[in-house]
Amino acid sequence: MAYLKSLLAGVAAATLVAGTAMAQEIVLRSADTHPDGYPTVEAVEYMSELLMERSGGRIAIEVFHSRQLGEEADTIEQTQFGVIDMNRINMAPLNNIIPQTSVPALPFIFRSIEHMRTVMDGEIGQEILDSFEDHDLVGLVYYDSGARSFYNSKQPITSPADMDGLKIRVQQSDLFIAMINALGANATPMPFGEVYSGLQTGVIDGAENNWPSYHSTNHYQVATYYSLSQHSMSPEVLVMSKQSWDKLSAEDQELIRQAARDSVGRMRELWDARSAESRAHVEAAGSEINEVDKQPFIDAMAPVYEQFVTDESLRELVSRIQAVE
Ligand code: BDP
Repeated sequence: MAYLKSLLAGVAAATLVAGTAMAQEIVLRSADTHPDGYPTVEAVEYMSELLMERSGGRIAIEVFHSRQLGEEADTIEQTQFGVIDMNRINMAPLNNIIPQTSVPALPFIFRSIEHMRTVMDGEIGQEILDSFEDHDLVGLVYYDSGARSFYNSKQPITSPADMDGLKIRVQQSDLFIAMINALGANATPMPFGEVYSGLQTGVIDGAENNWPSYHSTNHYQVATYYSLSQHSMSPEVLVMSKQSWDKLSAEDQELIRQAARDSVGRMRELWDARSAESRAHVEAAGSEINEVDKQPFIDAMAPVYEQFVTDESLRELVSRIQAVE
């Protein structure tokens, strides 16, 4: 009898599993370098909830956070090959692949977070997303990334002269390398996951990022000077593999696009709250924060515009962005 009971229980469990597997026809594997609970991770998990609801449980997203699928640059390649279905990345590691993505990452191109949101939410943002398709990616939506500022273990940075000779980690983007070298520092491209030990061992003196990343990575513990240069607002972007995308019906593609759009508001709420929390946390922990006069940084970094805005269509993008009120 006990045997029969456990046999029946076994059958019931198996049905349940089969039932779930059958109901969820599509489980999209999505990568993120950030840890569980980070606003980008939460936003994609929220998007999955929306998709489950709206597809009657057929479509879900499984978020592999904390770099489980690799460092960002490697996951981008895997997404292009269709090994990873979805990816939440920063625009910077796309700069060398898709020229249009360099434009919103240019130094001081946005006057404020509001300016950045208006541009990226509008037709310019959409045009840039559309340019991804030629590179085996489908651009879904942007997520905020605040503004990136310098932090280092040596001294407060108040003018470009303070950066002279500092080894500053950057993302794997030629634009970022040029931006940092233009200030007289030595740009060191390095995967995100190696920055903490790089700072600890002195392989690098500093890096640049927004409040939530400076906090969540514990970089603030080993690089205590945070200088509010706010030199780039390179946004985050959610992409799909074109290969995975093309396997979906037009209806399911639309469900995914809509759920992605509907996750942006949630992301922004989480982002604004997290940015304030992170700033308060690092300040309480002893980070030394200083304002900078931006003009000397704007002037020193200006030559990268000529270097990276190399054709008429990119020049037009720049002036259209600048003209947005
Ligand atoms: C963070 C971005 C993340 C990048 C990281 C970096 O959210 O996608 O990988 O910066 O600097 O702000 O590599």
